[in-house]
Amino acid sequence: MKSVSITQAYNHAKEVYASLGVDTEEALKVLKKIHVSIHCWQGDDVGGFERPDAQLSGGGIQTTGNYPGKARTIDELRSDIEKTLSLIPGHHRLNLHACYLDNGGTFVDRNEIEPKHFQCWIDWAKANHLGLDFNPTFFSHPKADGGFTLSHPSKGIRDFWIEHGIACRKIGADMGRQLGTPTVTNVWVPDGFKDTPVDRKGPRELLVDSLDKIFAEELDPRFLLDSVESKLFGIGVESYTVGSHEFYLGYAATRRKLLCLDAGHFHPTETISDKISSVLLFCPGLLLHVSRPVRWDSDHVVTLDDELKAIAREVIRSNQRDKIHIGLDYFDASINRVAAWAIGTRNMLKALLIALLEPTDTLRNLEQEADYTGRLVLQEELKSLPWSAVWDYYCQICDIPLGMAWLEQVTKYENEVLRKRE
Ligand code: RNT
Ligand code: ZN
Repeated sequence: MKSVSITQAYNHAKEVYASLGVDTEEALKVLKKIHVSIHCWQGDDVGGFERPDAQLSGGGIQTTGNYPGKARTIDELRSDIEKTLSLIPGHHRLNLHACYLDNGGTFVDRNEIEPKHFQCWIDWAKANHLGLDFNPTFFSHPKADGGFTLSHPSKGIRDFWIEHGIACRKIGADMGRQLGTPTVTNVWVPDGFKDTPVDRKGPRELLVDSLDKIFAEELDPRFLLDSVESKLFGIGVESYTVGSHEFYLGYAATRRKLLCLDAGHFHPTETISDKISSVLLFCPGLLLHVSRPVRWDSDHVVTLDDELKAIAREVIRSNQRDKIHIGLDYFDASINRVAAWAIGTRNMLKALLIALLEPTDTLRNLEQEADYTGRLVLQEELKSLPWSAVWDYYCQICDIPLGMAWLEQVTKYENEVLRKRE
């Protein structure tokens, strides 16, 4: 749908922003260069393809809902991702979990996976102009059933998971090498106790040791970037998480790793937007798991709420975009999964656009002059500027459906493809 009124609205918005010293064309140029890492696991409720009926289990995370059409095979998942990408402006990345391997129908255990099990993903990513990111899978496995992996008291179990971590770094580096863009490979382990522990230090010492073993081999940062993800609690892990925020902040700062901040991994009123500027002072980079916690780490679909806009503002204002990797992490099985992906990714991009349209220098000057009245007035006035006209125009020039039009395409896909899967 090419519409003259979209262009007219854009031209008006362009003038409004220009009067504040903001160049909308420049903002769109920058937006186009931001690649959001879209999480594969929204498409099949974090099941993966290790076994025919693989399901998420353990780890203190949960999907709820049984909306029809969940992807059951790699081909189905790819088809759903391709549909999703057709609804999102720009070029992006796909974030894979190790359990999404292609084992050719024969089970391969986590410590034995190799780059060849992901070659078909790499080929597909290349054909679709996507970068890849990666994650070892430290859950949904009998050796994770006791609630501990890399900090398990048994050396045998720890060693198994260390081997998995090492295997995944090699896979990540291979993806990055073949695709010519570094693969962020993120370690998250669910380890922790349901009830109050006596020894809080012991498991943390074991986790440091296991991580050091996983990261022992230097791999080329042009191909692989390591990151580590902290958490506060999970279902069944309410009292103590080994890999807490302080743990990983210290680990990432001393080992020069990227720190992953997941929006759902803190106390309910604690926000990650305020952590970005601090972490960038001490760590070589950041991975964001943009999510939406509702009362707990519920991983709801990302909406255009205040925290999302605050995260985007901090990313843009930091002037260190090359150090910040934006990934999404949510999974809702109660609505159309393609729509869930598209809603969250489009919102991430909208929030970034709003941030790019901010007259940051003007705001900074007001702040430096201690004109807090002026700062507040401008901050509030900005909220009602016509950013949505710029967004519509961006979708139009990228040939992406705007407004409610994209839902029609999702509905058609649901009727023609997803509903036939049952
Ligand atoms: C879990 C973490 C982790 C997972 C994914 C599937 O609480 O957020 O990032 O969501 O690895
Ligand atoms: Zn996460």
